[in-house]
Amino acid sequence: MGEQEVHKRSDPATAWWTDARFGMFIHWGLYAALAKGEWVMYADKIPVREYEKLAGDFNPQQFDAAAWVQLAKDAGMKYIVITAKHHDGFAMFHSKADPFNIVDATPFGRDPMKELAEACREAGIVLCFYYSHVIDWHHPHSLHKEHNNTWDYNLAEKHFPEYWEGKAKPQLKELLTSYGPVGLLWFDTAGGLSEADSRDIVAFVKGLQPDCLINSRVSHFIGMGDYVSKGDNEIGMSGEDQRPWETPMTLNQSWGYTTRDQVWKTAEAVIKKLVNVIGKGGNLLLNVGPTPEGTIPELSAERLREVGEWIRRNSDAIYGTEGSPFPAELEFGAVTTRPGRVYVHVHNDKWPADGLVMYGIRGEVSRIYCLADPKKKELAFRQTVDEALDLHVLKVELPAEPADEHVTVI
Ligand code: FHN
Repeated sequence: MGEQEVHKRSDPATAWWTDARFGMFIHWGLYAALAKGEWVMYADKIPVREYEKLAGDFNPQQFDAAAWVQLAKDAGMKYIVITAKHHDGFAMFHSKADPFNIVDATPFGRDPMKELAEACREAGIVLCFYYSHVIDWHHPHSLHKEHNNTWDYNLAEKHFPEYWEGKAKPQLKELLTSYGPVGLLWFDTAGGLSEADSRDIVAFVKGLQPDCLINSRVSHFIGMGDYVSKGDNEIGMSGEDQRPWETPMTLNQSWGYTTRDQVWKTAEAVIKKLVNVIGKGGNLLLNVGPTPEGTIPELSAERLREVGEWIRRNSDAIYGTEGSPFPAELEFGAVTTRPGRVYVHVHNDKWPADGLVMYGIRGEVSRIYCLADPKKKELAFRQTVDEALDLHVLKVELPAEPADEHVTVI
């Protein structure tokens, strides 16, 4: 296997993804039926034969792929990453490799991935799949050991070649040959997998769809994949990665559907996270956990629509932008840029007393003094103010020629 190519931010291969900036993560599977999150089988030590019985009643008749895709659009999200198979081993697509799937094992009998692929094509949203390629609690080896209530849930050490040939490889082939172009494959929890096996998986995916991006969690070896998946809810530091990176984030504390009390992020908190991630050069992948009936929880939908409203008013400060040229953490908020423009996102009053000086941003800008407390000064530049959320974006139109003197941004 050749060396894994390292993509810089400007690499055309990842351009659609870095320009997109914002995606929808969807954790939907048989586990939704128990409303306790996607780890319920492990947490409650449910024996495989017990868990399988859930399929007999799984019938999400309210599933509406077009409505889910429309919500992603309304939220300003440009790609969708959905759990085609999570750790429980249940395939949310029609799979000849394992009858433990939504078409063959449930009264629903439809293939939601097929319906989503169609809806995404119609709407111009990029469809991507999450695939748990090393943890599979339905695999015969992962049987719940009744006697000591422990799980040897990781197949990597002892059983990967047989699991790869018998299930993971044929299922990835089904996902990469039956649903049209796949924007990216989001692998997860690769602990224990050898570097050689990781490289074989990358080669297999690229052999079927060369343009399909792969995240770094395909392996626990550094440098694998086309971009870096940060830890859950982890925001990278400016300049930390040469490669494009993404923060997977929950709206509450769970990925899969849950009715347990959860603290939900407000739309304002999501917008600040989104802008902070972009300002540091990353993408945000924000999660929803649909119900067993096939709907996206109303509170999630409400938050996403509110975020989408703000993004629509400030889209040029979000899509296709680069992060802040400042290595330092910006206490007042964030800065996003595009050639010839700087967007200063002001989230609080921690404005530097002596103003903010921006030096030589990639040659287009000389210096910018941002005077203290922009909220009170008459703005010399067009500003988008969202009174409701009290979030300010100062759009600075810079002179076409590099400014020799200071450009003062109020
Ligand atoms: O174990 C999974 C978890 O269920 C969820 O899918 C997250 C999403 O990033 N990934 C793993 C934990 O990091």
